[in-house]
Amino acid sequence: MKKLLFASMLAGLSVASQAIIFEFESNNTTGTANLITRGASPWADVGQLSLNPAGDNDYFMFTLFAGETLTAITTPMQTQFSAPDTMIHLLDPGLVEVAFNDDAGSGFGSAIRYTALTSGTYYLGITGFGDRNFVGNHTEFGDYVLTMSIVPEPGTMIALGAGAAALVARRRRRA
Ligand SMILES: [Ca+2]
Ligand SMILES: [Ca+2]
Repeated sequence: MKKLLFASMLAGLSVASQAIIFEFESNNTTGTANLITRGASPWADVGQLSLNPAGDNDYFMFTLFAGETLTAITTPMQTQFSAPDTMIHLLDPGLVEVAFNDDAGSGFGSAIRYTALTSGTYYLGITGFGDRNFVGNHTEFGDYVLTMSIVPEPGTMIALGAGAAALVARRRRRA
């Protein structure tokens, strides 16, 4: 019985750990970026990806609405939190770089946060240290985890909360 419970817990864990952020090579340019299908904000997702072979770089595309804030973080997994040494940037719908980071904190992971000024398709690029043009001119190699979150404007959150509270109150009055 205990064994069965443990097995079903493991099965549940494996389902829960299935990430939605996948990559399909080649995704090395904005033109071949992998599409990330996001949900309504607040939204978050994670995936284990890789710079493979050495010199690989990865692009992902997704929609941001004006006022939403994107946070994206890489965690190097090849050598614990140090390799691959990543860099990350964000391009707006006009392919203008609006955020860039090499190292976040004391590790070799990278992190950006950006509030969208306009709605449209944005491009997130990940590459290895030294490749400032994000074209694969580096020698970094290995797995990394990409974590992304999108949150609405704080005012919108409050409005949503107030709307939900009003809905609950209305339902209570009807009951
Ligand atoms: Ca890759
Ligand atoms: Ca790639």
